[in-house]
Amino acid sequence: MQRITIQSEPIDDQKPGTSGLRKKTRVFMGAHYLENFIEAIWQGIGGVAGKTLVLGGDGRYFNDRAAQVILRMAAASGARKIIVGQSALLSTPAASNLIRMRKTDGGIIMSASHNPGGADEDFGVKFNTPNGGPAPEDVTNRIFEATKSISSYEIIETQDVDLSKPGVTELAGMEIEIVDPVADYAALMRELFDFGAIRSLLASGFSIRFDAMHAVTGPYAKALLEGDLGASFGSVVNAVPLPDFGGGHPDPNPIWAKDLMDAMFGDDAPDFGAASDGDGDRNMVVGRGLYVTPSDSLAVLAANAHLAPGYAGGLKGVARSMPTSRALDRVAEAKGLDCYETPTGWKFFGNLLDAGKATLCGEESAGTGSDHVREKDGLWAVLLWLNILAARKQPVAEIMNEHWRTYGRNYYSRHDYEGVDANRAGGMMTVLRNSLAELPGKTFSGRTVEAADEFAYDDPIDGSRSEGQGIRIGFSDGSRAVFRLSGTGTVGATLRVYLETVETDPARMNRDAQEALGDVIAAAEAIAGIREHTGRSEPDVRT
Ligand code: VG1
Ligand code: CO
Repeated sequence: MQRITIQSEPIDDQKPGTSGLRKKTRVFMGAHYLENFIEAIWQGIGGVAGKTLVLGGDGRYFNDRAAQVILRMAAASGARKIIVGQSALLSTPAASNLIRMRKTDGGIIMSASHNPGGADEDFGVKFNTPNGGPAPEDVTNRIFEATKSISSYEIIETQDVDLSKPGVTELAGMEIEIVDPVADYAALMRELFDFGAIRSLLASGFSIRFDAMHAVTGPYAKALLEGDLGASFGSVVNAVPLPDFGGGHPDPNPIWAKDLMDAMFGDDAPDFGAASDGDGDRNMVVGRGLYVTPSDSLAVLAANAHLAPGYAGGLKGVARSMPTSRALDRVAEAKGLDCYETPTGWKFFGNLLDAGKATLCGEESAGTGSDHVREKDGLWAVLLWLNILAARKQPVAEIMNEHWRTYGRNYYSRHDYEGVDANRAGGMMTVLRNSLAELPGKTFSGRTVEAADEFAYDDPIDGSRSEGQGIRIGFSDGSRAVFRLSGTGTVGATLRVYLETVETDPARMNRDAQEALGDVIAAAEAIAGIREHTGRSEPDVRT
């Protein structure tokens, strides 16, 4: 066993995006690519010497190899200890929990989340800070700056560490503790929710289907839903994590979780359906014959969270990302709660959660979570839903209809244009940005623009400012269109167009969302010229 210094040079495309660095797996496997980024993390956090970190990933292709490299680099640079999930697996929320519970100096999560996995698909690496949350922009900026001046890195030359069983071992003087990835997370869930009530609900014949999409949540869902809560065997489907997620996109939405949608809309549909993504931080909720949009789900959870023991004392406040629908704001207003609007990405919720300003947070992209960890948490959202269903003893559809009658309904949809030429997408955003000043007062498809701006966020806790966070067009009737470019893709640009309109007429609560949004969709096209700029006549995905 030998500590060696490897000469390297800067690689110029290692800028972390919305959620860490994501690239094609083969790029990550290329010479020095992973190593340089890990070295940059060490530099960005002021060195890893003497520190304790958590390490785990979603099990995708290259997860096991990358874990060995990171362990050898951490040992070579003098880390004190690494707490690693068995077989290098940890869901993102479980990693966040471990970082917090063990009071570590942070952690490294190996995942490209909802992006597909495999040798020809995507891989990713993300650093989380000691509060358990994704590194905020000042840290990711420091990491990026470090990538620009790497000249060498240290690594131990040795055999692989056996991560197949829990236990303690060591590598060149660094302690390695291999933990069961599920145990601590499951214990936290038992504290937050009324497992007795959920168990009774399931025992009464209430049927569920949880689609783990061959990703990391499988073992967690099996243990909690079928184990603790007694859901019938087979309620959790696609439960074994596979390096290529069975060839699918582990992205829980009606397109990629079509099997679940078919089951929930078919004969003999279960009472409740849910899915999670590659790294277990997203959730999708479906009732029998009814898809619950993530924005609506967030609002329903905010309105009902007090029914779960962990939130019985009420919420300190709520927060949503800017493009997320304002269904949450309606609940907050009715309940007298502060409601914060942050840029896209979970890292922006961290300060609010740490400061006790918000208890519940969410994003339209199927992310919901609370102050129990500092990441969004797919299975947590599913358990909170089940707890609410157990307490209210009503079907999902009835809960949704009551919710809309009480608070109004924000019809919502996101249109994604994927793999667009990056110059064309950027060009569209530039033209749109330059037209913002002239838009107010103009009418498009019957909707009059009231306000048009580019979102910037001033963090109320640390005062940091984040600019260029999406263009928002507000119409006088409360409708809205938001445009932004994705920061998680690995090929070309993905344009996201977020569309929302408010309905308060009780007779119009059960319309098709695309139809209800027809005018807003047309107005968005007229304002931005999506077709002309991108050459696309239809979005690739509507969620
Ligand atoms: C997307 C979502 C964003 C989410 C991010 C990470 O980012 O829109 O809401 O926080 O993915 O989620 P973007 O920049 O592509 O729009 V995950 O489950 O990948 O950690
Ligand atoms: Co994810």
